[in-house]
Amino acid sequence: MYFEKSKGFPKDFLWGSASAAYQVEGGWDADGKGVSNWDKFVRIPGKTFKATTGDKAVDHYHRYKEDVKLMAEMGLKTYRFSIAWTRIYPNGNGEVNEAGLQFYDNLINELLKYGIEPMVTVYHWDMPQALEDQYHGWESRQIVDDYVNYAKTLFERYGDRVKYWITMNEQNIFTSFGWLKGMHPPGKENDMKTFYQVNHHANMAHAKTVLALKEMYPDAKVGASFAYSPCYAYDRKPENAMAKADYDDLQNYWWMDIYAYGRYPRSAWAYLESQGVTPQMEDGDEDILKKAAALVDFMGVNYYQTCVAEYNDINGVGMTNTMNNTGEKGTAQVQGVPGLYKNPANDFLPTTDWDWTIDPMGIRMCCRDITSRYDLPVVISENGLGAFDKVEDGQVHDPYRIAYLKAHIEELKKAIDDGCRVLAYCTWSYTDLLSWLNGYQKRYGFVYVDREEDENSGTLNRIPKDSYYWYKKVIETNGEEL
Ligand code: BGP
Repeated sequence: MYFEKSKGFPKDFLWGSASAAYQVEGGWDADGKGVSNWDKFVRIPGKTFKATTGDKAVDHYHRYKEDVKLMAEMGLKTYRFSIAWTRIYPNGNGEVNEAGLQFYDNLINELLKYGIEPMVTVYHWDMPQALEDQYHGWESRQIVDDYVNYAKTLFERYGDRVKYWITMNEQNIFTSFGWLKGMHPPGKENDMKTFYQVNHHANMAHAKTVLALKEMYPDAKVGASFAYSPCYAYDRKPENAMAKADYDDLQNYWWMDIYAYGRYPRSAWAYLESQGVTPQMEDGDEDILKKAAALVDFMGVNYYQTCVAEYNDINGVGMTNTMNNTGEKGTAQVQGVPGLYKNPANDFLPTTDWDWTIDPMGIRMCCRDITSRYDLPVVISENGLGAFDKVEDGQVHDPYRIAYLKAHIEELKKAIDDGCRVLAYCTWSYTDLLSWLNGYQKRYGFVYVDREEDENSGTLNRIPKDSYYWYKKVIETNGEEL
């Protein structure tokens, strides 16, 4: 579509930036915090780049005041962050840890002091290890009650000040990496049956959390954040168009339909039946999923890249570790599901050093698809560029990041002109932080943090990059000056 004059961003648009507890906080055993599955997983040799951990991360736990002050100087409207379940319930359930609750009280109050809207993610992958030990975490239905209990504790404590809640971050990623690719805890591979069961538990946890929140705070705004990669058919060959349809049903709508409609897509369900991997549901589950879906206020979208779907022979490539986690361009391999689709590179588009496709128009596609399929507002909860940054004379020049963000914001503006309701845009990330599998060398922040892979390296000092000053201007002009 073409519009001669852009409507521009709405007046109350939330220009934001994001982080996650494990990736920024550090203080991994401070003030009564329990051990998370990630605290344990990173200690298994070979699991993370150069054995990096979030033990210290970028020490946000002790430096949050300095970080928030920089946010305020930048004019940030919203800050999306997650809460570490293990700070609140060190054992996942049972006794609550007041010191943990206090930390997030302080952080929220500090944000509000400067007029920054807190956007809170209940769960960004760091599950209490105690629940893994008690009942294998997400594999057991028991987790649903513990999750809702934890979430309710947050709503009780912070609900008077926090309006925007994200129930869960990228369920599609933590479950596929945890049970299909062996790259996240609990490190299982190709376990389709458990993968779908785990997802059903996570869906129930999400749905019951939405219901609990709306009962306590009917005016709160809630949604889940989904890692959405819109997909192009490889070419006009019908079998590749069908591969795209399969990909969409199994990789995108499988989750988004639950959040927005409270049901699984029929053709994906039929495929699961053919493989004998449908999840076990209990009486009443469908009803709960539907009731929660009716109350969801937005679709959270973490957008990084689009992909391509091509028919994949029954003896074709599978899903296990094919990623580039070193930053050596060109080392990622094609992955897929035999008999359905594979995802070759798109040679029309450039890539990052970690082989992630750069496709600004994809962010508009996300908004368009969500608008026409679900008619829901969109919160862009993550979007950004992982790159090698260098300090030169005390400054960090990152024109590549500015170019990346500018191009994506331009496309987002077009999505709004197209009629999509977009409430917020959060870049990933605010400060540099730990990339789960890629160490500290893959940097995303507006604010550089002086540290490398080695736990004892660097001063942890903060240096605003060129992109920090650029985004300040974007916010000041409400996206008019890019
Ligand atoms: C998303 C996660 C974030 C963040 C980001 C960048 O999937 O929600 O936590 O890590 O991706 O990914 P990476 O660190 O792998 O480059």
